[in-house]
Formats: sequence, structure tokens, C-alpha cells
Amino acid sequence: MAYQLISFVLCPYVQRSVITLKEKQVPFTITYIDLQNPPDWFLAISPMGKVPVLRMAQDQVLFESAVINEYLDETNPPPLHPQDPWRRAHNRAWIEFGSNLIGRQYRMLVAADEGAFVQERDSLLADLRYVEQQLGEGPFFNGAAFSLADTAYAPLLSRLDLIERRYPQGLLAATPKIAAWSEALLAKLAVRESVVADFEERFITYYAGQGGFLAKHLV
Ligand SMILES: N[C@@H](CCC(=O)N[C@@H](CS)C(=O)NCC(=O)O)C(=O)O
Repeated sequence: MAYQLISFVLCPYVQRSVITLKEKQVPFTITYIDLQNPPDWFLAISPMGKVPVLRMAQDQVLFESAVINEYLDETNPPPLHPQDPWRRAHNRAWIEFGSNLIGRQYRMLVAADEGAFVQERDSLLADLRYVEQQLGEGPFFNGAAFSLADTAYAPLLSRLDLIERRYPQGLLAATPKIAAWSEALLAKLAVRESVVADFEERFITYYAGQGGFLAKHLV
């Protein structure tokens, strides 16, 4: 059985695994589900009811994007994770930090009014300053080599790019290394091809439907 990735079409966590699979040129199929109305077969294999889920065989199922990505990385050489154990642990810590930032970004996207939006946005930008301090000469998180840390942050940064293009606020003005990193990530084929062709339209429609402050400025 080829890898089957179970996804929600706008999920940034699934996108991390899609980028890893595409970067490694590993064949896979993708099955989209409606998270509002998840099918029984999905609930039977996803103990937390979350995507991504990676299925390798009927009884071989993984969940959690960071775990899925490490498995894909270990079984499809050459590895994207750094070889040095300290550096690998460091990357894992920052990947986890990036997962929290995706949560913050979601809260920013659904914040009901301007006050709540500004608070969420500024908390996200404050957290990005910690990430800025981890970056060196670039172009990627660890330098020249594209890694799992890059796959982990690309969905967050591509959504920030979408928001900034449609509602300019200088989101990355205080974090120039992240701005350059984002540009390098968005130029990668594996990143560009990691979402459906009409992603931007779907993204805006979905968040407009959530009724938040920001979505009104994205249309
Ligand atoms: N820590 C998880 C987060 C995954 C996650 O939150 N996925 C969202 C969609 S983007 C989900 O499935 N939400 C459904 C739910 O929470 O019930 C990971 O990295 O895979």
C-alpha cells in the first residue's frame, strides 16, 4: 500500500507532511475529509480525531505531523533532519514551538473583533522574535540545507504571506531574517505544490464563514 495521507484541505499540519513527501519525491495519495463531519472510518483510526493521519497498511497508522515527518524522514533517505544529535533535538524543540504558533495564527484568523485580532497578532509576532534569534545566514532554518524544521514552518509563513498580501500590516517588518526565510521557502517547488490549486480562495471563504475580523479584510 502506498502512503495514504488523510487531510483537511486547509490544514497547516497536514501541509507539513505533504511538503516532506514532495521534497523527497515519495509517491502518496491524499484523502480529504470534512472535519466538521468526520467519517466513521476516520474516527476509527484517528484517536484524537485530528489530521494528519498517515496510513501505510490497514494496521499501520500514524498521527501527529512531527511524528509522521520523522518517520517519513527516517524511511526515505537522505534525511532532512540534521545528523548532529544536539542540532536534531534543537530542531525538534523549535518545530514544537512552530506548532504552537500555528495555533496562535488560527486564533488570530478567527478573532471576532479588531481588539482581539490585534492582541492575537501581536502575540504571534512577539513569539516570532524568538524564532528570529535562531536563524543564521539562511536561506533555511539550519542554513544551506532544507530540513524538517523548514517543512514545519512553511505552512505558517505561507499563510502570513497570504494575509500580508491582502491586508498589508508589515507583519514581518521586525523579523527580517524570517522575512528572507519565508521568501526562500515560498520559492520551493515542494512548498508551492503542497496545497490545492484554489487554496487561497478556499482559505478566504472558510475564514469569512467563521465571521472573524481579519477575514473581512482578506476578501
Ligand atoms: N499536533 C497536531 C495538530 C493537528 C491538528 O490540530 N489538526 C487539526 C486540523 S488543522 C484538526 O484535525 N482538528 C480537528 C479537531 O481538533 O477536532 C499535529 O501536529 O498533527
